[in-house]
Amino acid sequence: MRLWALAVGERARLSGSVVSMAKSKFEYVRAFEADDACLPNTWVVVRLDGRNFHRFSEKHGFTKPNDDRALHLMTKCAQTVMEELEDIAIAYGQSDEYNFVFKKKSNWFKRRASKFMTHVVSQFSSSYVFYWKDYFKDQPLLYPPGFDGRVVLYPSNQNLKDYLSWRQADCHINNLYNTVFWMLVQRSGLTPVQAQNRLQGTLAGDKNEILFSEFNINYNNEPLLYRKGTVLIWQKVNEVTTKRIQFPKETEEKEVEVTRTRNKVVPLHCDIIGDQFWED
Ligand code: DGT
Ligand code: MG
Ligand code: MG
Repeated sequence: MRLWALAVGERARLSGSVVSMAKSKFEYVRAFEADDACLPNTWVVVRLDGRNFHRFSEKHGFTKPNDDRALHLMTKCAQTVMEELEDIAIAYGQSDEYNFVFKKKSNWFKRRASKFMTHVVSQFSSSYVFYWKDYFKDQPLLYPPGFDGRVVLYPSNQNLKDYLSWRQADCHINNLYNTVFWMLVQRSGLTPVQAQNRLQGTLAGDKNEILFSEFNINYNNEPLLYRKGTVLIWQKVNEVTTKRIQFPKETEEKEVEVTRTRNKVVPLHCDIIGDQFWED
C-alpha cells in the first residue's frame, strides 16, 4: 500500500494499525528474556573483582604487597556505589575485590540479578577511572581497567556472616603470605622462586616466626587496613556547617552553626569474623 497517497488522517490510522500488527508479531521475542529475579527474603551479595590486576598492578607500579593509593581508591569507588545505588547495607573489600550486600527486603529493580550486578560493576568501574587521579597523583592511568561481577544469594544471617568471614580470612592468609614473601625478596635478596620454595608448606605460625626473627616485624602490628581489609557501613554522623542568617529586626547577617544528622558511609578496618562486630 502506498501510504503517502492517502489523506493525512487516513495515513495515520493505517500506519498505526500496521505498526501495532508488527508489534504484536515481533513481541514474542520478549519471552526469551530469562526471569532472573533473586529469591525473596535472601541476602543478595554482588562480588566484583579486578580483571587481570596482576598485570594492571605491575603496569601502574603498585607498591608490594600493599599499595595504599590502590586500596583507598577501591574504597572510594565502593562508597560511591553505596551512595548512588539503593539498598546496600554493608560492603567488604580487600585486594582488587569488593563485596556488596543488598538488604534482604530490597525490591530494587524487582530484585533482578542482572540489574544488581551490572549497576554495581558499571558504577564501580566508572568511579575507578573518574577518581584515579585523586589517588595516583603522578601515575597516569595507562589503559582502561575492567571488573567482573557475580551474584550469590545467602538465605540466613549465619550464611552471610560466614561468607564475609571467608573473604576476611582470605585477606589474612594472602596478606601474611605476601608480607613474608616480599620481605624475603626485597630485604633478603631471594629470587621470587627461592622465596616461594622457602615458604612452601609453612603454617601461619612459621610465617610469623620468620617475620619476627629475621625482620623484627610483629605481624600483629602491621596496619589493620592490610590485615583486615575494609568494611563499609552506614552511620549517622553529625555534620556541622556555618550558615549566614539574617534575624528579624536585625540589619546584618550573622553566622550561625547548624548541626544536621546525616547517614554516611564510613570505612572500618576491624575484625568481622568474631561476634563483637555483629553485636555492635
Ligand atoms: P583475575 O581476577 O582472575 O582476572 O586475575 P587477577 O590477576 O586480578 O587475580 P586476583 O584477583 O586473584 O589477584 C589480584 C591481583 O592484584 C594480584 O596479582 C595482586 C594484585 N594486587 C591487588 N592489590 C594490590 C596491591 O595493593 N599491591 C600490589 N602490588 N598488587 C596488588
Ligand atoms: Mg582480580
Ligand atoms: Mg582478586
